[in-house]
Amino acid sequence: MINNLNAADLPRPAPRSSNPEIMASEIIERLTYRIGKDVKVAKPHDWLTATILVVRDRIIDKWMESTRKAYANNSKRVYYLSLEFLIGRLMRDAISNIGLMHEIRDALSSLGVDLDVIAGLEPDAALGNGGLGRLAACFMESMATVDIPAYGYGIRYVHGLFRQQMADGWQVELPETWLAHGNPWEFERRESSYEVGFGGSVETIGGYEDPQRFVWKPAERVIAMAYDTPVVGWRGTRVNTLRLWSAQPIDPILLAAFNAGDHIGALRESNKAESLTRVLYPADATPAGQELRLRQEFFFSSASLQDILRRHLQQYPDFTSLPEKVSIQLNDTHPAISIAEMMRLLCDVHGLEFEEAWKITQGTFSYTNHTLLPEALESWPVPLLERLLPRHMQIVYAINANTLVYARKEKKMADQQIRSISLIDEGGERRVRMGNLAFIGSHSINGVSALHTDLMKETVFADLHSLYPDRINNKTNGITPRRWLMQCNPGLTSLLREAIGDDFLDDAEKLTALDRFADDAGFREKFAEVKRLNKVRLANTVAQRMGIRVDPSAMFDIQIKRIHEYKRQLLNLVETVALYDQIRSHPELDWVPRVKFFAGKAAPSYHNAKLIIKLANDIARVINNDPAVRGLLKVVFVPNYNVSLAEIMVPAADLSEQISTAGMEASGTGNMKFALNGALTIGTLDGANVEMRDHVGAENIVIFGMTADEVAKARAEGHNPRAIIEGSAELSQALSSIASGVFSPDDRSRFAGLIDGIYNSDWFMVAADFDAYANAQREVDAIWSDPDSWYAKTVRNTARMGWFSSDRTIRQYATEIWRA
Ligand code: GFP
Repeated sequence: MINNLNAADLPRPAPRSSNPEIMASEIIERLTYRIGKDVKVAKPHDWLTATILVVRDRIIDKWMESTRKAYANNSKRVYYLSLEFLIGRLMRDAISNIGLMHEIRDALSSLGVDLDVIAGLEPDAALGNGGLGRLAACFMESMATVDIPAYGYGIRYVHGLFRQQMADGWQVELPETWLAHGNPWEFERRESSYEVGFGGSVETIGGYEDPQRFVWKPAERVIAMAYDTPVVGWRGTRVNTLRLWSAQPIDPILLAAFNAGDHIGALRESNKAESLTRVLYPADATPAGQELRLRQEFFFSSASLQDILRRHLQQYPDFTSLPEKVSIQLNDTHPAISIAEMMRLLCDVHGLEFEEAWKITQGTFSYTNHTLLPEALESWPVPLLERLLPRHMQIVYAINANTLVYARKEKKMADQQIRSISLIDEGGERRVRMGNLAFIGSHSINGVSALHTDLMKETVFADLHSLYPDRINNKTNGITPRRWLMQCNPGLTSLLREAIGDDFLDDAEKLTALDRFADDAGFREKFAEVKRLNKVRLANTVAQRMGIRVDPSAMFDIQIKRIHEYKRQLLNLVETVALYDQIRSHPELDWVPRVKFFAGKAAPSYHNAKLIIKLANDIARVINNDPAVRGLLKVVFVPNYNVSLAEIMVPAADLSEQISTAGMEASGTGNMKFALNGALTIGTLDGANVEMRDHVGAENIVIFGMTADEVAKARAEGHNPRAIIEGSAELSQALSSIASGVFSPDDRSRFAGLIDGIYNSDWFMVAADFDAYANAQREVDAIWSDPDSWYAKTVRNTARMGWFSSDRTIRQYATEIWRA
């Protein structure tokens, strides 16, 4: 049996060649034998698939080597559990990381195929909503780069985040179909299948004399089947696995029902199972569909844990070594039910005692919090959890009892603190707090920027923090410089290599060598030229997709991210209107030509966010068609924001808008992408902006507005937005023109409610921060008017942003949390 051979003696395929001629013939081979097409009739998509298959082969060798190495060295494995992985396209990333960009390009061009054209056909894998999912994707690439044996676990949604279309300026959501042409990157693993149950009841066995045991008898069961995608690190150092679960029915068809003529009913169970992993559930959603979301969370948590425990037992005799050999990172609370599921698996299935299982669970899990917004902190109604996961509800009660006894007896906590640390929210409808479950069941809880981590300690987790003062720590987010510099900005990458050599390719912090070039006029000119070409590329994209012409010599001012009131696209729009008014009333002044770009999706049920998109489009229509503006101001809302669009927009930005209400953006990662690519940031002291200011220097970033403390104080003491608005002529004029329908003549009251919100409560401090923001924008204009100063600052941004590489973040997780 081959299985009995030592790993070193196993027969291996011959190493793959990197010779373009050989690769060209391999591409033809794949086209013919795998896709079944003749060169003559092959469509561009066929060329794409054939090319991916050739690239994939080169990754597989490394993949197997990495897996073997992890077994042979008994390495600790890291498991990153995330309901979202916003990976985008994979081909360019993979080719560049294995260092075959020129070779593949040549191989294809010898066949008359343009790499860039077929790369543009690859669908975006949009299995995420925004920053949280994109962070997971950057982390996967960095874990492979810094050589950590890691698996990402998530859901293989058939439909990722919806496609956004504009109908008369309104967002319309259409299904996204990334799997329409198949997915050559993934491997279906039928043998890696697990049963996941829902509902039913719990049987108690034993008691009195025998130790009590619990057996969950689920009423429904589905199969979780694995699909594996290899993730290759920079220079092919290591290849890790992204394992995504797909739900399958136990009985594909109820044959008896079918034969009896019930053709639809015979498929009901099957449809129900498959619907579990059909759609990515958008965040910020309504209570409708809550249950489906909880089912998705449990489904992927349970399958992942069963897989992790199975793999561990394959290598080790029991679970005592689990915390030493396994780290499970919970990406937000979405997989938090894993804590209870781990306890169930260890106690009910593997027969461990509760105390021992609890020690193992806590030693193995760690949790990352990504938001302090109360509405985003998940909690589930107790009756729902009791019905869907009866055994887990019992376990939650047991964990809660132990924790509360400890808090009251040992730590002498008072009633109010006990109420806040409890796993059950007793105010109103009883709910299970998933953040508290994740906290109590983990040995490490981290925030994603220094400010956010401090606020975690002071606000949502204040009492849990005083109970367990060693658990909360900070890991400031990062971005992978491969995708967010080298691939999205090849022009800048070659300029940097020319100036400072190649060291920065392997260690982004080596970019500091660029610092001295900020004062070199010749270099600044080249830097500006790279920016100009990237702006031309964006201008062409916008012309093609939207038929709008923009002038690449104008300042490109860009705000791209999910549309949310706290991210304050509205503040930007109000300032746009104020600027428009100014340009019209003072045509004699020397206005800096600007194009304000927006892009982003609104959660389908988020009314105000959708209204903000409509407002952006209404404002754009009026301003762009007003001859009095003389092209000095343009507004463009680019539809269907996704990773690939970001890859075009980020390198083209002069100005990056990071203007969230202070204390509300946990970190931000878009802010890092822009600055790395040579944009100036206008931003509040929020999230990672604070640390960016420390790194790039206060003189190289434009900071404005209230601090997190000031926002908290204003909210607590009440502030008077009406008085603020009346005190600012620009602001009141802008608000009243929006509210009175200047931009919406077809429905004059369309935005009245939105603007009323600013007058009446101004929760997001749009009025409170307006003047500071408008002044900061004029400061930006002044810098722009002196190109030497502008490019000196932007060069310094690129030079000093290396610390924000996700390689640094992952190294910190590895040494301080995972000890891997
Ligand atoms: C969330 C937070 C961001 C943070 C990311 C990643 O994402 O501040 O940078 O998670 O930690 F809000 P989004 O809101 O951007 O989706």
